[in-house]
Formats: sequence, C-alpha cells, structure tokens
Amino acid sequence: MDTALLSKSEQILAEVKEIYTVEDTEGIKYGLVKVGEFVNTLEEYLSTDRARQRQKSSEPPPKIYPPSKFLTVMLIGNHSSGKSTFINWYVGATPEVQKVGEAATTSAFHFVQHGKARKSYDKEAALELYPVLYDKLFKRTNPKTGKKTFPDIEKYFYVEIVPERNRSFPVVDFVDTPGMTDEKSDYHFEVEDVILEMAQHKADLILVFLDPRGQAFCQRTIETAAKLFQIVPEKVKVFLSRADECKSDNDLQQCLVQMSTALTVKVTKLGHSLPTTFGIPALYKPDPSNATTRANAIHAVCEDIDKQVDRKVQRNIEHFKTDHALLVERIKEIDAKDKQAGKARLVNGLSSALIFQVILFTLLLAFTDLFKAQVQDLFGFHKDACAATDVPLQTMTSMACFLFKFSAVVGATNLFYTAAVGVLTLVIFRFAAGNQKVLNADQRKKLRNVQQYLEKTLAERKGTIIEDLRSESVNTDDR
Ligand SMILES: Nc1nc2c(ncn2[C@@H]2O[C@H](COP(=O)(O)OP(=O)(O)OP(=O)(O)O)[C@@H](O)[C@H]2O)c(=O)[nH]1
Ligand SMILES: [Mg+2]
Repeated sequence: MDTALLSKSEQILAEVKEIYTVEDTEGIKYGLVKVGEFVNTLEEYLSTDRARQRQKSSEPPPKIYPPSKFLTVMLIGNHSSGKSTFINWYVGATPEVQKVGEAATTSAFHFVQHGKARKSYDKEAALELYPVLYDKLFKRTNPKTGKKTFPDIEKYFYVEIVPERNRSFPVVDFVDTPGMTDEKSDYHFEVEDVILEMAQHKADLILVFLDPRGQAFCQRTIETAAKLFQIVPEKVKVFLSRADECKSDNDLQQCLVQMSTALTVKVTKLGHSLPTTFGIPALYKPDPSNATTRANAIHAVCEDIDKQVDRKVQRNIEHFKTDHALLVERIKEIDAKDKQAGKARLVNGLSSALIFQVILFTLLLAFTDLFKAQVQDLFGFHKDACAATDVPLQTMTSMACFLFKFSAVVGATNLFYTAAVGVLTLVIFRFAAGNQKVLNADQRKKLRNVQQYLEKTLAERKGTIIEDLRSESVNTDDR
C-alpha cells in the first residue's frame, strides 16, 4: 500500500480492508474472508459443535464480510431536490460526475466513490463491488416462491470511480438514489424497499433532501423518511435543500414547519417518535455570485461527515477485533476437536482390535488341539514341563526365542491364516475407530499456518493499528 498520500483515517480504513481481502499466493498472509471460509469447511468436515448447532437450526455457515473502507453516505429525497448537485459539489470533479437537471434525472442507484482512476461500472459488475448488497439484495430469493425478491435489480446499479481528493471524499462513498415522485409507475422496481435495505446493510449516514419547491411531491419522501426513523434513527438527517430559492425567511420558516409537521405525523402513525435532537436545517449549494446571507448547513454537513469518518475508523477496528477473536477461538475449537477425534479413534480401534485378538486366541486355544500344540511348542512348555519347578525360567527363555521358533512352527497355511487374521484385525480397528473424521496432513499444516498468522502476525498488526489510532487522536486533540 502506498501510504505517502493517505490521511491517517484513510490509511487505517484501507489497512483493515486489506487484512480481510489480501490474497497471497505464497500462503504467508491470509485474508480473513478466506480464513472464514476455510474455518467453515473444517468445522463442517469435523462436524464440530458449532457446525452441528447450525445444522440443527438450518443456518448457513457464517460469512465474513470485509468492512468497507468508505463511509457510505446515502442521499434520498424528492426528484430535483439537489441530491446529485450536492454530490458533485462535495466531490468537486470536473467534469461533474452526476447528471443534474430540473427534470427527474437520476432513476437508478449510483455509487460515487474514490479510486485511482476515473472508471464506470454498471449492472452486475457494479453490484459485485458491494458484496454485502450483492448477497442481501441481488441474490436474495423468496423462500416460498423461490423467485428473486428484487428481480433485475442489478440493471439499476452504477458505480462511478473518481480520483478527486477534495474534502473527505477519499474515504466517502456516496449513494445517489432515484428522485422520489408520488407516481409508483415511475420506477421499474420497489425503490423504497431497496432504500430501506441499503439503509440497514450499507449506509452509515442518510441525508434526506426535501426542497421547498417540491412540497407537492413530498409524500413519498416523507413516508420513506418516517420508515427510516423507525429502523435506523441514528443514521438519518433531514434537510431543507435548495433553501436559497425560498423567497423570504418567512417562506423558509413556513416550509420548515410544514415539513416537520408532516414528518412528525407519519412517524407517530408508525408508533415512533422523532429523536429529541431532531431539526430540519436549511442548505443550498454555495454560489459566489449569489450574495445571500441565509444560514447554510452545507458546511455543518461536511463536518458531520468528518466526524462520522472518525467513528467509522473506530467501528472498523472493532469489527476487525471481533472477527479476529472469534476466528482464533474457532480455530482453537477445531484443533481441540481434531485432537479429541484422533485420540478417540486410536483408543476405540486399539481396544477393539485387542479384544478381538484375545477372544480369537482364547477360542483357538479352547477348541483346536493343533493350535494348542503349536502354542505349547512356541512357548516351549508341555504338560510334563508344566509340572517342572523351573517353568517360569523355561517360559521366559522360550519367549526370547519366540520369533525364531515362530518362523519354524508356522507353515505356509498358517501364514495364510495369520495374514487373514491380521487383515481382519485391521478391518476391526478401522471399523471400531468409527466415522469420526480427523484432519489430513495438508489440512493440519494449513491450520497451523493460519493459526500462527492470526495469533502472531495479525495480533501484532492489531496492536499497531490501535496504537496508530491513539496517536492520531492525540495529534487531533493537540490541534
Ligand atoms: N438554486 C439552487 N439550485 C439547485 C440547488 N441544488 C440543485 N439545484 C438545481 O436543481 C436542479 C435539480 O438538481 P439535481 O441535483 O439534479 O436534483 P436531484 O435531486 O439529483 O434530482 P433527481 O436526480 O431527478 O432526483 C438542477 O438544475 C440544479 O442546478 C441549490 O442548492 N440551489
Ligand atoms: Mg439526481
């Protein structure tokens, strides 16, 4: 990573993301996403407690998602309320990234994010850049019908990568949404449902734009905003946009009261109330040629975005710490389960094979004279010798010659029987060892490597990142 041009926040966000996604062909570093998949595979293979628990509750194996290195700011609002204009102003790119105009302009979801070079993606390629959304939105199906919940949604996703470094744009990912009108037929998909999904799974901050001119079209925006206050109240900020167009301060106040009342009514209908800090600040695009002195919240929005970036950095570190700790724990469980399974297999196998041998030996001794004679011959004692007082000594000497005599006593037929009994013993060993699986040499080696990587390399890196964050806070406080 070239860190020369990066701010500390940008650096930490990028580093945490890299920890999740790095792919190292030499097998020295392991992205946590891949480690998660590997751990899932081993848990399923060894049928650990976690895997069985999941099976019982029909839960899929957990998927690890890399935390985004961008703060996602989603803009929603009436059509022509100035959403795209705000993004263009913040990014400051020439030519502008988003199209603007008085007619309904944005009819799809446009992600505008920082990158090394200007690039555009659309359709599935665009959604693939957002793995959480890809899984939660694009791939999601209705369990009853098996049909996609949001059919063709990928047709309405675009990503614009822009190299601009103005304000905090390098760490901000804007989502420009289709302008709202009260005509449902204006959309090819359930815009509101997609916005609510994104609010839960993607957006960190949601800016709702209501413009004075669009009061007639407000209903849909107000309804959606009310629902957002119901599900993610901490993320929502409402603004009266294009405030410079209000003819007088009186008009502006009237607009604010109307909007505030409409929103309060909707939120109350949903059985909720607006946050105590709720207010609708007015904002507009600064225009040097316009001498208006009206208060403009646009700079406060920028400060708020900066604050949210700091929180995002902390959240991502927490996210990493939690995933790291859980993976270390799960790997320890896998290791313990493998050792326990290996031990159980050996004990079961050996004890069953031994019991089989003892039974076989006893039976042969009891029922076959030939075997009896051979055993007596092997161990060098006969009925007469048994009567002698030096039997133990004689037996011990004979035991020492066991192998030598064995080859003489055991003929070809007996050798065949011995082999057969040997194979049978092995079969019994294998059978008695049970179906409990243990890791093979390759799996065990990789597990050891991953464990070492997590417990040593990543643990050290975690310490450095936390230290970096601390020193950054100290520097910021000093300023
Ligand atoms: N005076 C003034 N005009 C603005 C402001 N913001 C946007 N506009 C104008 O309003 C029109 C609509 O702006 P857009 O940014 O396209 O609005 P939008 O919300 O993206 O519209 P849709 O994409 O249709 O939803 C454009 O002509 C802008 O130039 C503002 O703060 N003040
Ligand atoms: Mg637009």
